[in-house]
Amino acid sequence: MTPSPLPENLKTGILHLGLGAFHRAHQAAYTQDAIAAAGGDWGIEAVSMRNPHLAEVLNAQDGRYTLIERHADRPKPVDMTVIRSAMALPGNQSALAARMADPAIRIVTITVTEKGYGADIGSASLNRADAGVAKDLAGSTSPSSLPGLICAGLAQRRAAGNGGLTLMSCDNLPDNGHLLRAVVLEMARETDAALASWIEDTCRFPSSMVDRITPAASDETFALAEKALGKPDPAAIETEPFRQWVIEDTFAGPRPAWETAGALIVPDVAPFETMKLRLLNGAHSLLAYLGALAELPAVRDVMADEALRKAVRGHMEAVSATLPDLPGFDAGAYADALIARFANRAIDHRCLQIAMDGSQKLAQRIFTPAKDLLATGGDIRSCALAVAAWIRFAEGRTDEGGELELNDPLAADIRAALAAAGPGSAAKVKAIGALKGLAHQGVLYDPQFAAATAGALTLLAEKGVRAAAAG
Ligand code: CS2
Repeated sequence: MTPSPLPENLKTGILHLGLGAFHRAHQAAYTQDAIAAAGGDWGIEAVSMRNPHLAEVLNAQDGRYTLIERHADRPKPVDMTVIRSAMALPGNQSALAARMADPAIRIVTITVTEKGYGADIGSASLNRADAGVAKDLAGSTSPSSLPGLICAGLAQRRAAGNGGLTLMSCDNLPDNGHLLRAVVLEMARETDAALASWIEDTCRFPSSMVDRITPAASDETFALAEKALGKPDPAAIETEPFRQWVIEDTFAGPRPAWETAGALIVPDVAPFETMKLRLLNGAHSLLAYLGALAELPAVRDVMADEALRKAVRGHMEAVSATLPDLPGFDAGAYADALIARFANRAIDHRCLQIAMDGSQKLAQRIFTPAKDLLATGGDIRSCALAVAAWIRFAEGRTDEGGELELNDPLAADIRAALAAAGPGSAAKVKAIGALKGLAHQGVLYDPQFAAATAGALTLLAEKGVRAAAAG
């Protein structure tokens, strides 16, 4: 086990919202390494947004947990002590606001997944159909949406006369800082106009591109942790060795020296975000739906299937044509490195984990590059295949007839739309295109794209995943 180099009396300077596996494998690891290299009171207080159990488990071990890096040849456990305490949000909204008002807290980082922002992703504005957002806009004293929670905390901070905060989204969303700022300001303008001006003047919302493949912890994770630690660690997690973090250089105050841990601090994150969302996450969604339909449990299994691996590599090649210029960036080498990461036999990354919440993911991963490809006469076939595989996945049956669960905030609407559409592929594509809350940016109305998607859907239904992947 690599021991933690952090001092025992480290103080807290970061409040993190969303205590999932990804935070514990990514920002926590960068922050621990940055403190080790450059010092600073940047301990993390982490908030579990839904699950009180995880906060209890972490607090019982003073925030300590084992992070296991799954190198292809051997696991490397790391002792993590950067999280100093945890709290669970349910019932603790006012405690959270008080923590955000504490002058010792300088940065709030956020991983709440795509659907956690209370946002309409396509228009970067509040999703007023979201019950929590509607309640908070009506002036709820116990906020439940992310923008409502942040406004309540910032209002208390402002009233206490403390300075502005840096609030940083670390979710896989395009222009995630802009999106967060937009929904927070929209909420503030409607509930407290003076707060909105204060936020504009004093707070900063850097965008960031985050990357580290982190499967859900499994029995194997816990067994490896117990072996390294000599006792059980119910908060242990595992991750791949690779990590990347690109952060927009705009902060309201001080920050950890994350660059000493390998993060890139840059004026513009957008080209990095586009590259990662389209090549890594887009390919992930494509392979997750194909894999689920073929009853392949994990990403590594899809990579071991030649026809599917070729389709995934081909998709990366097709969408590479839509990437902005990034000096020194070699799309082919990046794609090859992604294939190698996906194929890592030590990582059991479940297709169903990635397949979740497709309605919130496909906009930035598939529809936006598809729109760019349509505009330039590029190759749209792999994007159409990804959409078709998602629709077939939503229909709930694998190629062998096994049941597939649809885990998506729009699940009921998707099912109703497909049921009303009847058996024809073109009608199904049209029905999905008409779904409220799916930011397909007109791509499903494009006759060429709609026809390609319907064709792929028919092929999937009649000939199965491998035939469809071969085109
Ligand atoms: C994945 C991501 O679950 C998903 O949708 O595509 O979590 C992916 O593993 C990470 O973004 C990798 O950095």
